[in-house]
Amino acid sequence: IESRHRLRVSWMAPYACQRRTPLLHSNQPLTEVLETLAEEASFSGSEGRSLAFTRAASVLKALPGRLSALEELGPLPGIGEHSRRVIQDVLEDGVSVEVERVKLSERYRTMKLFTRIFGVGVRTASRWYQEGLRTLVDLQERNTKLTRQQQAGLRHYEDLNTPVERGEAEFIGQMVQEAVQRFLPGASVTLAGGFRRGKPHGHDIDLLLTHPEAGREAGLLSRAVCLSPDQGLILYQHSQENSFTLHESPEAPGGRDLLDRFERCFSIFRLEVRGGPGAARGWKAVRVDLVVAPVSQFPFALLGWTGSRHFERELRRFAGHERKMVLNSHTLYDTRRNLFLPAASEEEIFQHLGLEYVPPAQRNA
Ligand code: DGT
Ligand code: MG
Repeated sequence: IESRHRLRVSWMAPYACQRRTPLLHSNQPLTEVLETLAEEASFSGSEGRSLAFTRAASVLKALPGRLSALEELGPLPGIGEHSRRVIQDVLEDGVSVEVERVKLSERYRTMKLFTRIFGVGVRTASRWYQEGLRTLVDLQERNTKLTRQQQAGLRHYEDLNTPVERGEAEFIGQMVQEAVQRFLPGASVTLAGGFRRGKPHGHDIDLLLTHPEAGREAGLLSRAVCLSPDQGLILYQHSQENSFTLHESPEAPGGRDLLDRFERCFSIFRLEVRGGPGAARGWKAVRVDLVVAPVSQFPFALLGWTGSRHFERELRRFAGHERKMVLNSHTLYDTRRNLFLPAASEEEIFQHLGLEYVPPAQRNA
């Protein structure tokens, strides 16, 4: 009788972008420990090891049911020996001693604390840790040199580490839409990131702006939002101009992920709230990323900004290794035919890649 409920998974497509990965899945306790190890590896600068754990977690997220024994899995792609050992520990004992040790370690806890500051990456956090800093108070008391972004991150630490609710994201999307419309009728604002994949909350709000007439979108952010006189609404902002041109040769496949070069504004908004954290004050700080894409690049930007991060990484890896194409948030380039492949929708990009279309809700790899 028991065997009826057992999983038997002998095959799975090797790239996460070839799979459907829903937001909710049956192996949360296992993926959580693997992701803790992935995070800890990235804190130590071991990107390869981190990726291996992330891949293993991603495979488990795509399983059709709950795993109850390691034997239920065939030799699936992407689950290495170390991950198997950890999975086995959790299945047998409910915990992994290794992961528990990581979670309690001073280094992991401190790195987690510091990397949660807006504007602080692994390198900075690691340097602070080596200098003996351990708490947010340490940063202030020892007059640690902080960028303007990090100062804002520290000032709003609690708020920015409180999840943003979907309703809040939609509200801010609406607000930006109205502001943008006033300056450029016809412009549109699209909620991307985790919310587009169906997440009920997130760490920030990713908004994509465009206009159906090419060129009209240029400079939109500086005019409409970031330099708006309504400064009370924006607690922090840092803008970047568009620096993308089609004339440069696209990056070689397998190269480092190209940070995109759209006109962009990293900001912190002041959001009025009635309940929850910040209720006493009447407002809370929320991270908002605004990105402006010309309409011809919009499908690529949307695909690139919907995530998940691992799904994106796998799409690019698939494009490079399997198709000799270079995909980024601006374009898709075929290196065998030496041409850019235009697309009017995400569906067309999947078609160019010879991939079955994966809707946003199934990109939670
Ligand atoms: P969260 O943590 O709830 O906000 O979850 P996500 O999935 O919204 O994660 P987020 O906001 O870090 O990133 C959303 C997607 O946007 C992710 O797939 C990667 C992409 N993305 C974020 N920052 C950049 C960037 O600087 N350049 C490019 N090309 N993509 C980015
Ligand atoms: Mg996000």
